[in-house]
This record gives sequence, C-alpha cells and structure tokens, in this order.
Amino acid sequence: MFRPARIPRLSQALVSRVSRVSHARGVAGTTPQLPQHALGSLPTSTSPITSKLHFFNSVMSGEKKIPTYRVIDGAGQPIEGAEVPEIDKALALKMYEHMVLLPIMDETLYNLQRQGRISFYITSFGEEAAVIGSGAALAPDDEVLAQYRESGALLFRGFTLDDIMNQCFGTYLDSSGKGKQMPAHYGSKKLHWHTISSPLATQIPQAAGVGYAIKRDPNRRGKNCAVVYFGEGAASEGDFHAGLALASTIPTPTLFIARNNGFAISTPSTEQFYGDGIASRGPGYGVHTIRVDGNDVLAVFAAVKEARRRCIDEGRAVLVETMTYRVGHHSTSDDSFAYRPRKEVEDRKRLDNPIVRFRLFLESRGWWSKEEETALVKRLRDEVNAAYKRAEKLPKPPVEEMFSEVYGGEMPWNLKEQREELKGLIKKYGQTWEPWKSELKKHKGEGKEFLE
Ligand SMILES: Cc1ncc(C[n+]2csc(CCOP(=O)(O)OP(=O)(O)O)c2C)c(N)n1
Repeated sequence: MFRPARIPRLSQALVSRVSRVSHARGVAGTTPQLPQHALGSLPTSTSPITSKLHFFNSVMSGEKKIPTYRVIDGAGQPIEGAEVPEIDKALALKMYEHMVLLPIMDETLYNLQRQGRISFYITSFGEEAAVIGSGAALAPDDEVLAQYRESGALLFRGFTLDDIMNQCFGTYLDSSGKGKQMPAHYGSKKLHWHTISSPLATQIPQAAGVGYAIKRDPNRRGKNCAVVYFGEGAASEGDFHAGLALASTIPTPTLFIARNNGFAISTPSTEQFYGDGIASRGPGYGVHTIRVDGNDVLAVFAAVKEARRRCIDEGRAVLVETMTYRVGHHSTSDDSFAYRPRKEVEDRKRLDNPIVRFRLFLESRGWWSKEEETALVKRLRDEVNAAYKRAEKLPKPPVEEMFSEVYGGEMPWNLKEQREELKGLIKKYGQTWEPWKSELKKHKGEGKEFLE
C-alpha cells in the first residue's frame, strides 16, 4: 500500500542527521568548499570523491573497450608497431606441428564416432592457435586444469596419440581413468594435467586452490603456477566468480585462460553476457587482464608467457581472454547448422585460419616449405591411423575395475557386497545369456576374475 506521509518524515530525519555530521566535520555551512582533489576518499575505499553524476558501463558508447592484442596479420606479417615475441625455429616448428596434428587427430576421432566405433568426441577446430599457443607458453610442470577442448596443449606436453586413443576407446591401457569416463576426458599425473570432468567451471575454484598449494610449497613457490582453461559459456557459472574472487583476495599464482569462441553449444556469446566479454570482469576482481587475438598463435604465446611471468613474480591471479571462433560442431552430439548458417562457418575457416596464418609467418622466415608440409601431413596421418588401430584392438579394462577407486582407502562393506552380487550374476548368466556373453568378451580377462 502506498503511504506518502512516511517519505517526507524519513527524509527530514536524514537531512537533519547529515547536516549535524557535516557541521561537526566543518565542511558545510559557511566553511569554504575544499578543492576537488582534496576531497579524498571514503575510509573503506580508495575511490576518489567526485561531484560528477556519472554512471559507468563498459558497453556504453564512449566508454573504452578492452583492446585485442595481435602480432601478425592474416598474411603472417607483423602488424604495425607489433613486437614479434622471441621464438626460436625449433619451438616455432614444434608449435606448428602440433597445430597441424590437432585437426588431423580430431577429424579421425570425429569420423570414428560417426561410425559408432567410439561413443563421443569433441574437436578443437578453429582453436588450434589459442590452445597450442597458450600451452607452449607454460612450463611443463605448471598444474593445468582444463575444460575439454584443450587436448592440443596436452599433446604439446607429451601426451601420446596412444594415450589419447586408449582414453577415447576406453581400453585397459587408459591411463586417464581406466575406461570410466567419456571420451576426451583426459588426465595425466605425470604431465601435471588434472583429469577433466564434465560439470562446467568446477575446475575454476579448484585451480585457485591448486594455486594456493603451489604458493605454500617452498619447492614450487615462485617457480610454477596453476592454469585453468574454460569457455566463455562456463564463465557464466557461479564457480567462475568463486574462483576469481578466491585467487584475488587470497593472492595465488593462478592463470585463468578463457577461450571465447563465440558459442556455448547453440548459445551465441551475445546471449551469454551483455558486458565487454570475459576480460572486462578481471579488473572488477583486481586481476591483471589481457584480451588477445586467439587466431594469432604468436600473440597468444606472447600474452600467456607474460601473464605467467606476472602470475609467478607477483604471486597474483592473471586473466587472459583468447578470442576465437568455434569452427566445428560443439560435439558429436550437436549439428551446429541448426543454429548458425553454414556459410558463416565456411567464411570463418577461409578468412581467418590460425594454421595458415602461422604457416605464412614460418615461410616468410624461411623456416618452412611446401615439401615439408606435404611430408608432415602424411607422417601425422599415418601416426594417427596407426594409433587408433592399436587401441581399437585392445580389450576394455577388467570388469572388476568398475568397483575400484570409488574410495581412496579400503573398499567399504557395501561396495564389496555389490561386487559379490555381480560375481553371482556373472557366474549364473555370464556364459549363457547372449548379451552378457558378448559384452564380457570385450573386457580384459573376460570377467573371469570374478569366477576364480
Ligand atoms: C554445469 C554444467 N551445465 C551444463 C553442461 C552442458 N554443457 C556442456 S558443454 C556446454 C557449453 C559450454 O560452452 P563454453 O564454456 O563456451 O565452451 P565451448 O564448448 O564453447 O568450448 C554445456 C552447456 C555441463 N556440462 N555442465
């Protein structure tokens, strides 16, 4: 109900209180107005006092947008004023090889899924520079917590094609998770790559915790950082905010790498946020921030290298937003032409291809030739094909493995009970019921470990 009488009464009380306080401080009434710069700030903030009634909004015209850092243009030539990062031939070629390998591997695994030979796959098409340029700028023992579209950086660290294939086919040699997770959920303790999980953004606050552990470890403080990758869609999760707030208030060497590829499945980034991308959120948390052209591998490399240096030297969080375009479908469960025109995708592939851009740079330095390109593509295709054929022949893990590692210590009684129940069922039906008979054959030991 509207009660107009209350408003004047309240206002009156406020006015008299304000004037009492002002008189006591000697700034009102007959006291001359202090010059603006001497007005200072409030005790709980360092914000200067202003007499201007002005609202800030990073998307308003006239306000500054965060620029996008770029080093080379579409022809692989340095843009005006750009400083090409120091990079020797061996490193440049290693980066390029991985940029060529990634889509070859992706195409093969994508097709294997289409043929029903693996259950799921997710490609990195179009994001080769963002993923490999950033991965190459890290130390091999920085702790990485990834989303799922960063396998290029893992390959760069030394994850082999066999490791990839064994995970995707869920063979008994799957070192990531013994066949327990969906394809593309890689992990490697040896390579400091924390195992990927499906729930988006959960790795972001975890990374702040990993950064904290590094800071507390005298052997790693000042030497390593925690690195977390996530998409612009995942950055809408509450966990993004928890992670940034944590890493900035309890300062930790945590490097946040946002891959802004324009889409979160069918949701375009224009429907994901209204502000100036992900980068604009960094300064809000007091975090050093840079936005970079994610199709320019040299810009990504230089930005992440410097971000990492600041992160470690200052022991504080840094945010890098790489701007790319997801050229592939979201995953094998998605047909992206249902929500974006095929022509838009074809145009992007043709007009701004990160691999071609870097190849032109290498050629301009005399580091690469057409013959080398042909030989490389052939070798990588052969290696990928050989690796998937090896994995496809291997049995799946022993059936018993499904009960392992639910708990870190001893297996609890109720899990043992379930294990015994399955054992009984396999004894009874394993060799008589056709669907079980054929399924058990796929596993190492064919379920016989249950019968002994
Ligand atoms: C908490 C949670 N919500 C929803 C999903 C379903 N999901 C999987 S991927 C995805 C889109 C993520 O987009 P983005 O973070 O931009 O990364 P991109 O796939 O573009 O690389 C969604 C909604 C999920 N896995 N976890």
